[in-house]
Amino acid sequence: MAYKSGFFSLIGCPNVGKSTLINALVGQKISIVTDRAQTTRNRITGVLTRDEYQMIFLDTPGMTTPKNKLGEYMQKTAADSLADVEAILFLVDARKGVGERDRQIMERLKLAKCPVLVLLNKCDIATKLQADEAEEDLRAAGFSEIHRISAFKGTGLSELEALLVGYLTEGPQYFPPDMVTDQPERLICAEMIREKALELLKDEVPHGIGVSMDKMQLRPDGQIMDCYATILCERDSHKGIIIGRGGSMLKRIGSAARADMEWLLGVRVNLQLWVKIKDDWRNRQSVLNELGYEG
Ligand SMILES: Nc1nc2c(ncn2[C@@H]2O[C@H](COP(=O)(O)OP(=O)(O)OP(=O)(O)O)[C@@H](O)[C@H]2O)c(=O)[nH]1
Ligand SMILES: [Mg+2]
Repeated sequence: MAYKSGFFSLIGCPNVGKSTLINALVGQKISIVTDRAQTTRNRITGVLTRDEYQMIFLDTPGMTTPKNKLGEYMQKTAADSLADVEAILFLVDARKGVGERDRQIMERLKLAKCPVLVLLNKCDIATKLQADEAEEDLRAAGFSEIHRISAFKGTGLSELEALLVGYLTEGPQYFPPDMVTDQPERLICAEMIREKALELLKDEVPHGIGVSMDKMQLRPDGQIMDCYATILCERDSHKGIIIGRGGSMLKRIGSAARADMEWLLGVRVNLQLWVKIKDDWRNRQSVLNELGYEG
């Protein structure tokens, strides 16, 4: 049998569970997950390799109306990922049902040139009635392939994989078998810091933070990686909150991120964090480029 491969895009509202699903499918954390909307900023590629086939999943920012240059970049990233894939996986929150934002996405999906599969996610916390209602709305809107999953619990994912095999075509193994993402380690590590900061700061500091990984260097003994990163924020008051009393918040962010980084990198990590104010950075192309959001 010839080798098979193919690409799938994950599309859906902010917070619906796209990144959780991609991590579950590839079996490793490559895309950060928080309970705040619009967590994912870049397109993250996840790779699932088996002896007979390879599936490449494209995680995307949740679709919304852009408010600044970073937002525009995020929306373009999401729209670009609709082209040239075997199928689109459209995630809908089973508990919330089909909302206004879902309908806007559905309008755009009408233009898609490939099959669209609907994944009703969060079925672990939705009632059967809620899921049934969502499914009915989706069928009425013309979708016929609808599957219930829980990305969080892993429910329905092996069935999903089996189903997706049917969409693969004869093709090469694009990535080596041990590679689960095309993201460089330094970008994933910067994202891990951003995840912890978003988690720990809750709503005290709005979304406007960015993290740049300035340097990562393995010591000659091969045991410890020295990492230097900067958290960018937009206001003086935010800087104070991120640092915290006597540096306590920055310490908490650092030690939580360090644990994830050590697990990813497989060595001990010495993480040094700084906080800098960059006024309105989400509208400055040069800063966006620096952080890896290339225009
Ligand atoms: N109960 C439950 N929670 C889930 C499930 N999938 C995701 N979540 C939670 O939903 C929240 C958002 O998940 P993400 O994976 O970050 O969502 P996303 O679609 O990538 O969000 P953006 O990147 O902001 O567009 C997190 O708190 C997840 O733990 C699920 O199947 N069940
Ligand atoms: Mg995400």
